[in-house]
Amino acid sequence: MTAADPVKLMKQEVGKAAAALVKSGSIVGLGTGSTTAYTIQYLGERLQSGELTDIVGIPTSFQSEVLAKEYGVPLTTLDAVDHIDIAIDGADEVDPHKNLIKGGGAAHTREKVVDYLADQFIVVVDSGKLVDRLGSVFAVPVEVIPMAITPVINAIKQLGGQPELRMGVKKAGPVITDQGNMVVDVRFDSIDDPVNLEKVLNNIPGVLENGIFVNCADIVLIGEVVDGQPVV
Ligand code: ABF
Repeated sequence: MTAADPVKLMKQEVGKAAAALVKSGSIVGLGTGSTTAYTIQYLGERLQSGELTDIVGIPTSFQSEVLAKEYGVPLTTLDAVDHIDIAIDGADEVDPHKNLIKGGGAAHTREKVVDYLADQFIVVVDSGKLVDRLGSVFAVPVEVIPMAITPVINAIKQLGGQPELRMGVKKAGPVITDQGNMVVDVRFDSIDDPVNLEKVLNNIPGVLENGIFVNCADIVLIGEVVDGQPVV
């Protein structure tokens, strides 16, 4: 019998801790990624037990929609609600100001809509996602409409970025988002002003959305493994 993977256990604990914050009757933004997957699972279990009632979820990707259906979390759309009480989502990097890089799962466009709309946005990460400065480890994902991929790449190079078209698992072709677009991952030597860079990237014609999330996260739940045990 293999010992339980401590990182998996930690993701489960962080996901569970976020799910525990959801109150009955809430409209919940359901994030994307492996940590938020546990949140969706635990929301389903809380509903199943009757401890949680009357919630509806707004998925941020096809993945979160499938998981919600699998675990019995009822879904709705932004056309049917006038607010989102709480959004729970993962991240690829978190800086000391709770600014984020998201989009490792190419879902940042719908995530940004939901996470920014939410009255309370909770981020669930492992301690390895914490950075002093955004861009230290993760490139900035940028969703681009296919017909504009070349001029956008050129414009990003003019900004001093190093763009790379995100290819699929077998590198047979580009990753295609839920919106039918492509993703360019951009490395910057240093991101000193993420608020400004977020605006500059989104102003490039052909860019749909970038993965810099600023001034939106309310709570960051951080999981780590201490002496082989998950701690949140
Ligand atoms: C998603 O969560 C993405 O924006 C981000 O890349 C990912 C991180 O997922 P994980 O929890 O699997 O590390 O929201």
